[in-house]
Amino acid sequence: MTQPDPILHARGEARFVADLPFPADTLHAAVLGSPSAHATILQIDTTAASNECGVVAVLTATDIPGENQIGNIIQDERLLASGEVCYIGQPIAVVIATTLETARAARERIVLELEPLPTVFDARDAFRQNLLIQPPRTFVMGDVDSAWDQCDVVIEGRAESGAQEHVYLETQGSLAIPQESGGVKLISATQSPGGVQRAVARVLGCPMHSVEVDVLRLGGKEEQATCWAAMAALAAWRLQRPVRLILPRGEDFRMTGKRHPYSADFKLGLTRDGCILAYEVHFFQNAGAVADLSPAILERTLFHASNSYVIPNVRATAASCRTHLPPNTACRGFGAPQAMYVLEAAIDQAALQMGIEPSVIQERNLLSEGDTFPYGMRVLRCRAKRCWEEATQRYDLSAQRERIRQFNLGHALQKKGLALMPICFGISFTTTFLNQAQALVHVYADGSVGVSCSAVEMGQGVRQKIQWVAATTLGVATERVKLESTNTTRAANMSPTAASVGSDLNGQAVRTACLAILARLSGFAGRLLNERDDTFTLHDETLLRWGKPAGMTWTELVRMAYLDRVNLSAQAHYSTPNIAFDRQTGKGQPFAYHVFGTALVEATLDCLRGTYRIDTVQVVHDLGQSLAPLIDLGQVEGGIVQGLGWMTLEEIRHDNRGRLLTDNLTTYKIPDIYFAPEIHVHFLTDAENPSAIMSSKAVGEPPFMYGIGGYFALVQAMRAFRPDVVLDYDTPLTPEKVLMALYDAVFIPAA
Ligand code: LUZ
Repeated sequence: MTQPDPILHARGEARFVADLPFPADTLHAAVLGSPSAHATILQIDTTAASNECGVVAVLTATDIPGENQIGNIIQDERLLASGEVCYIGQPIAVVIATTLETARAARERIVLELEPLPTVFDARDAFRQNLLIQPPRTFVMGDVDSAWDQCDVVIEGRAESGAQEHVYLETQGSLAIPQESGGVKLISATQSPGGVQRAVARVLGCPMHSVEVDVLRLGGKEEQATCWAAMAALAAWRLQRPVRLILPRGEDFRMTGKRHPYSADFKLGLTRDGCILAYEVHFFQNAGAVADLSPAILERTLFHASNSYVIPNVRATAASCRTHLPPNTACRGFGAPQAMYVLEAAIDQAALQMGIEPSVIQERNLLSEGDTFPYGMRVLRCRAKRCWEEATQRYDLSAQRERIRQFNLGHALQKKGLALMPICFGISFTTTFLNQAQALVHVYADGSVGVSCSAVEMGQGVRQKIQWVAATTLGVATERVKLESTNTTRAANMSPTAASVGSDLNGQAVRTACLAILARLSGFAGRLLNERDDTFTLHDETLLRWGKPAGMTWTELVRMAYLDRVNLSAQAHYSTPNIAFDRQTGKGQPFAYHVFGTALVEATLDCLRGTYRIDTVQVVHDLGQSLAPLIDLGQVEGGIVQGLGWMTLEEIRHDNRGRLLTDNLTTYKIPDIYFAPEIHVHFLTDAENPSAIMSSKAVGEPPFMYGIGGYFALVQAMRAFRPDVVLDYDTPLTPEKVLMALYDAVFIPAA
């Protein structure tokens, strides 16, 4: 019986690439990364390393038989550096040896001659020097320029959000095994088996059919598994021996990109009663050295610039700035959290100036049915207000406010704050063509079912959801259904499992394939029992005729159908209908639907030390009709904690040469179980969603943004202690920053 992934994880039985047995003649790889953030490569001397006992090869860019190019959206990413290096950790050479220790030791003997070039690490500096990944993009609605005059209040400011390390369970890694026909099979920890297959074929100069990629499960990072898989494949291809490449955690921290840090300038105009009339924002995205997915992430930043609010005049501009850091990349939320944080900062500043609660402005401007987003799409089945109202009532906002007021009156050195955080997240890849998935379903002669699809399991429970979809559609017990690994020979041209749509897309494809098999089984039953096909259904492993048992179980039906030579396998493809977006005009219908919700976040601050606790997060979340309520609850809770970590503890620091200082979990503080607040989640009831599989809604990313409320709850607590505290909207709001802000000058708190 297939065990659900969460059970395997809890027992420590889930296998990752590094846990897999490998063939006896397997070689081990260590990657030499650039020690310099920007330099011309004058020479790479591998002689001494190659002569080390046990070293089989040292591969550099000149050993690549195909193209030295793995760029995804823009073709600007070499697999191995040649000519110049653009960030510390950029792969330059791969040492292949009989043991990992030998490969790592020999790596130190490679001699590099580098000539330093100027560096830039800050997005705004890069922007000033015109170092851009692509020309800036702008989304416009209405006319901001003429709207300012109609505003009673106009505020301007700046907001910064920091990078975030993914800290996936599994580090990057791959096992490459040469195949007898000249191809290569890769076990890869990738979210994008199709992306790995495409890039490896390109690097090796072979057709895609010669590269098989298999993924059982993985840690995470949308497209950044590709280069490690390609290096292992290159070595296996050249040496005709299996090659294993697993990054140690420290190297993984140093060599791979993070969530993008953003800097932004905002301007917000409102009427005196808090109605937002105009919003102008400039985002500076720190892309790192190459494009990776930055242009797509930048686009999602623009899509979510106005979050859950209706704003008639918007001008949002975003620049993806090229710096000498590892390529920053997809991370839960994909550019949307950075956008939503900026608007909340603007609302906070406006509320402060107007002497009102930010929640007054938030509530006043929530989206309603039929409102239009700046990208031209109208909101359908809008649940922004419903979630807000249910949250404030269910969790009794006014009582909580009064309790906090009393607490603050009674405590001189401890203060509490409370913030509300509404979210609205668009569901679909914003790159329309990616919204497709495939399934291959086999019903075996004994009645067991094997399902392959293009979804990759990364702890989000997609296998369990799809297992349930297949079992429910076929009318059999879930234990009968096994989810196979994700493999490029069973699903071609896979999109990454990303954008929260893994279950949406793959669930639909699997359901379609199951329905095709069911139709054949009904046809067979009809022939057998002299009835029309549509007389039959399957439920609880039983064949039903007009809803009544027809005297045949699922296993009997399948066995007889097999003997009658009925095709018991089906392949299906699903593509999201009715979505389109025109990048020239910046208008369209990019999303199948939106997910809404509201969180109340409460925090307590120790005003003497700057330390704090996020006490509670209380949420009303719109999930449609959940495919798996427990998994979805886990996703919401996990997203909240991750979002709080991004806003509070997690601080990525580099030195002035671009070296990552926070390259392990003692210097990079992530939320743990002691940090995790008490979380209450209520899923909206009567919240059907005809736009997704079995009326469900995607769950992966939207809850992350509730974490933004943690920052503003702390802001409220800081103001309760020191009303004139100066905030620079610079996250993460670490305890050190809180302390510095509270005591920037000689300040003696009232006793
Ligand atoms: N990946 C992508 C994503 O390629 N396009 C998206 O819109 C997206 N959104 C969220 C996460 N990954």
